[in-house]
Amino acid sequence: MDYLFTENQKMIQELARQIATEKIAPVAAHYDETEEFPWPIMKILSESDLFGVYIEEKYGGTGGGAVDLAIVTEELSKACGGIAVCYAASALGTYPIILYGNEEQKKKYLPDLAAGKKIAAFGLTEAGAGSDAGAIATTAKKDGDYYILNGTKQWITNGGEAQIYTVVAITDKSKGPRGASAFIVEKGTPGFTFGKKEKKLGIRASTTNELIFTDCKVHKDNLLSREGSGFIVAMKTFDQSRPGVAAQAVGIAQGALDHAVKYAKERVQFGKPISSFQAIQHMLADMATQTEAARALVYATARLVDSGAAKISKASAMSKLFASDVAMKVTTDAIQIFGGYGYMRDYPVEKYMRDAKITQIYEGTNQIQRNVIALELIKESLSK
Ligand code: COS
Repeated sequence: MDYLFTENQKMIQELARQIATEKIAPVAAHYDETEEFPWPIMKILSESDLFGVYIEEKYGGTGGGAVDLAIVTEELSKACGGIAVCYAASALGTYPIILYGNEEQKKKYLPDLAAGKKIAAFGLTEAGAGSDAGAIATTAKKDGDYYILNGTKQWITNGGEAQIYTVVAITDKSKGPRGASAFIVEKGTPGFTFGKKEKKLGIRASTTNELIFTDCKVHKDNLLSREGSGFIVAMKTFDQSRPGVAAQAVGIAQGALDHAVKYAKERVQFGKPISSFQAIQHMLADMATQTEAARALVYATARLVDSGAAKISKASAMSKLFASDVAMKVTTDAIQIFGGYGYMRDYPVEKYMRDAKITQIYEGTNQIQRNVIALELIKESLSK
């Protein structure tokens, strides 16, 4: 399929593909095994100017948008979903600054993020606030020119490794979701420490960590937008970032499919390569069709985001829902094609399945995506 990428987008795609094939694929199993943060790969992505593909040129980026970010994320995910999310989660942490930062905040933070000199993370989730994002308990109490943050964020991708964090905390409990506010918090701020590094099923190259705030003083200049807008900052951020998770899912699915096709041609049973059996051919055909349909939805959604359309929540949720379910199905079928070998860690496909699972969960479970889609459908029908 031709997604009518611009010349620049094709160049970005080629560059990301080359890095994925030459630099990431050979070390994907190593990072999965050791769970080390892939700083050497982050350095390569930074030197290749890929961190700034969705950031405006005046802040040091290359001026693209959600399509460019999806292209890079998809290509990296074909080789390793875990390494790809280290890259993509930096965008998740950066979006609140792009969407809601004032000029000073943008000038201060975006150039280093665009250059990949620093990476970002997004701190919303807490032990008691996963799907119910409005239930966060971390507080930010105004004290003169500062806000004093107290509380613990859980399961933060890039936690501990990132230098810049966008964090949502409650400034006025009585107002419910309207009482949350978003802040930029730098690593090294007194009172800001990291807790437990999680051991995970998949995306093991990425770090998932607790953020602990203990009387952490954050200057009021680091408040994003205004007090009370934190929930909206989070929701609008997800509207932008969910096609990125979907792109990760498409890359994971494609990576598993490519391995499955190669293996099916090599594996001989009953005197023939198993690719000559219709049972295998039909599985491969379904995997390829589902992956392409997911890709079409991802790039259509990313284009909608880049068009500046006001209403993107539904498309964004649909792309994540569909692509992540496809990734889970395609990676599971890839293991089936590999048979017993697919279940072994010596072969690459079981990792794709482990990496795929999280795409149905993070940045909103697929049950939450269905809620978002249904609510938008009902709202649309009311306005007709
Ligand atoms: N854009 C703009 N505004 C939005 C919005 C969006 N995408 N989504 C919600 N809002 C607004 C609502 O319009 C509402 O505004 P009012 O107070 O003016 O009515 C407000 O935000 C609260 O919305 P709502 O009542 O729908 O909030 P709920 O607490 O019911 O939660 C869901 C809504 C479940 C959709 C939200 O909590 C959510 O997205 N949860 C998943 C969180 C998530 O993705 N976590 C994973 C983190 S991994 S980084």
